[in-house]
Amino acid sequence: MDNLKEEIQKEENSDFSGNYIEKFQDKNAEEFFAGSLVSWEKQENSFLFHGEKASLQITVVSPDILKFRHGNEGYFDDDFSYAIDPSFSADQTDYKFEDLKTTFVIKTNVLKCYISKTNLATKITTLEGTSVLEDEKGYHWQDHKHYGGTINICTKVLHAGEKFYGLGDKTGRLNLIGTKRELWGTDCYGYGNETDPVYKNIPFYMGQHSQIGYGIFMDNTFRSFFDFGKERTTVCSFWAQGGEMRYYYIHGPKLIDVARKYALLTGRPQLPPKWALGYHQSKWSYYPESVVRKLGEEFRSRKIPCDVIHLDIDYMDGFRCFTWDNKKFPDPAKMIADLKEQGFKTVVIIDPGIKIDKNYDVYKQGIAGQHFCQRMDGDLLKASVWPGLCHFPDFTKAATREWWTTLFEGLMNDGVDGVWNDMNEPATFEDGTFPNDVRHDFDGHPGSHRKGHNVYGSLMAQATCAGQKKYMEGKRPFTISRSAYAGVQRHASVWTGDNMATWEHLKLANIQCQRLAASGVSFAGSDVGGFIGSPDGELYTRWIQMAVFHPFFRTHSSGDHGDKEPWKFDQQYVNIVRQFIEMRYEWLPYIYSVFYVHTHTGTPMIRSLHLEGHIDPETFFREEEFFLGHHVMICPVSEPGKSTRRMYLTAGQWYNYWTDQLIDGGLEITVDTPLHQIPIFVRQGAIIPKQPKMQYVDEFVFDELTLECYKPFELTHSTVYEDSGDGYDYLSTEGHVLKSFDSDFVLDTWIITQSAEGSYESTYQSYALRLHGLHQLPAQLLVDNEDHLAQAKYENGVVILYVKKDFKKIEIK
Ligand code: NBV
Repeated sequence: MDNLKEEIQKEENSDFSGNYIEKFQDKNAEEFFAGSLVSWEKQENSFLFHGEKASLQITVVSPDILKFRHGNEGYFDDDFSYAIDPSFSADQTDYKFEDLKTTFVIKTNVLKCYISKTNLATKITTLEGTSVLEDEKGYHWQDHKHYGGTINICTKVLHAGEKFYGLGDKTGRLNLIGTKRELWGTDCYGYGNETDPVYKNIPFYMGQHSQIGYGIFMDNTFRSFFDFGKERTTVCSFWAQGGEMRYYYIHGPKLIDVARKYALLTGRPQLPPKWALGYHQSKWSYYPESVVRKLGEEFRSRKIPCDVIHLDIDYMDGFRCFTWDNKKFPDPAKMIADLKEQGFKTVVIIDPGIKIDKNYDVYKQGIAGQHFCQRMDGDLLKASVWPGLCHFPDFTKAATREWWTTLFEGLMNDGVDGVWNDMNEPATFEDGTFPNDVRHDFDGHPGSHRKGHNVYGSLMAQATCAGQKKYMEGKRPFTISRSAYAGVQRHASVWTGDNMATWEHLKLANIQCQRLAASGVSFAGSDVGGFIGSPDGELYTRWIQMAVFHPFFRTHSSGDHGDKEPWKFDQQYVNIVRQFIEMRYEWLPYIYSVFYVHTHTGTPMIRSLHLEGHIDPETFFREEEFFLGHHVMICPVSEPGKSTRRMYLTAGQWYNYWTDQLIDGGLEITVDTPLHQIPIFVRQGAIIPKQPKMQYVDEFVFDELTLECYKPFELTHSTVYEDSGDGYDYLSTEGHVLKSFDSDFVLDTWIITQSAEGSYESTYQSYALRLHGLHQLPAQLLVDNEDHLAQAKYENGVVILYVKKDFKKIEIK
């Protein structure tokens, strides 16, 4: 493990502030193993196996999730986690335990786990005996001579043809095979395809071989590494430079189920306010007030829809968080209220650095409340960021998070609607991040920055979200975070940081958003058009076209590289950009429904082809095509000057959204991609809800919801979720409605049935059904057994019919 040795040396050769120094070289660190079984015991749903040098605890969390903890010298850490959703409840079922001659076996109704008595090595198989995950060297460790503690390592057998996915916002190929990745949140301005580590730390990956998918979530916040056959092609390994080796095995067998179960384990978001799914416009920075007002007016006068305006760091007084620069923004509350009148929400940025300034109230409170991070000897950490020298809250301390929530009172009273957390890797100007010796409370499990670093950003976002909620009078908070640890999705959406205005970055943004979605974080987006640099009209247009189908949709740019408002491009681009942003609004009922399904089941909102395609080898290396929900497949155009593109359609039959042509999937196709179109395919049988285009969410109440109904071949299920779009009434039966549509083709008749759960009254009166796949008016059209043929019309290849919103059954012959 030469790479590992290098890492360990690098770490051991650093001084306490993390700086690399040469003098502590130890090239031949000894490796320790558990040894053979000495004794074992059962504790509720756990089994504890004591080896000669280490113990292994295996807990049956659910039939498809096993938790492994390794305790060196028999010692376990406190079983404390920031990642696991406190409300996670597993479905327990019976399992069997057998004590055989050389092994133990834990058998649930989906898997078997073997534990060797010789060396406590483990192997997980299906019930039929296919080996899914087995130890190579297995668990072992090295003493961390410099810092104390141990470096804990797991090595697993890498199976022939195995593919790997996940790991949050990593760049590079979607399939991680042959790469080694590091988790140590880093401010990586202008990162590229090869950059690693990047901003987020999500120690969760999925593997698939032998048509079986599984996941590993290593719940450890120390600097960690994952090697997918880079060092040795037959070994997959993961290790952390401290803390306990604790990981969860999650069984699929479908990859999409692994992703879903991981999201259940680490939590799902609550529904965001619906406006957060609209289009966002940002720049570093829009100021003064007149510029912000003008921006709003431009959107409205040019009839380009937009819901949210973001204010970057220059709205603050000398970059002091929770203040306004009163010269630039003399009356923020009035400005925000006026923007609201025009249908705009305001999101402001908040960084972690608090300026050292005796006249600054937040600083004074932080000092008085002992909220700032301390160095090893008790001095407060000082580091420079935008305001100059700063102290930094210790977000790993409950009292500090609570204090942080109180700071939002002013901004929320001013009418701010959402908060954007930046620089929370944490990033500093001098050393890039905090020195390693900085102390963190870690909620009563104190440690150094080595332990707190990777979770700092998530905890800041958690406190920020709670702060908004406190002062929002029952409205839904909206938080964005740049850094993250596993589980961040419970508190925040994310974006992919400081990318660049290049075609390569358009592709990268797509890969990162797909990867994040598979790693529990569906609500993700990129800086459309690239943060750094100036896209030309074509690149900007193609990026917008893709981002319409990414859950978080925001144009952002570093102001010094020119402006990126949609109208800054030539008119031909402006028109197409407008059409596509309008499309986002037309598609909102579908996108909101997909979001609801995600919050309810954990299933990722966007899905790479391997998640949906599962065992089709063609999907294993595809990385541009993706699904939004189960019914829609998108493929961005990621190269200039392309009026056609090749793409893969997964199995099944698909309607080309633009032409209504029905196409067989399971093959690669060429699709026309004139500048005003990207490939969009709708699954045969799907029903896609759409609303009229609007300038902002809920601009007006509309009379009909359009249901785009695509003729089925077999029973196809679609859902439409509705609620008031904000607040928490949706948690009650009266506050939401989940409409289910079954569309089927039986004995020459297309039958659509509707049922509903929840009693929220839709604001519209009827549906405009648009029936695709019929080539003329049908012979018969019954709505709840009554003939409606006379009311139907056939236009441009689509049969259109208006029906009452509570119909039960439609029959088309
Ligand atoms: O606050 C300024 C920027 C922000 O616009 C960007 O989105 C962040 O990723 N911020 C980084 C700090 C400065 C970056 C050079």
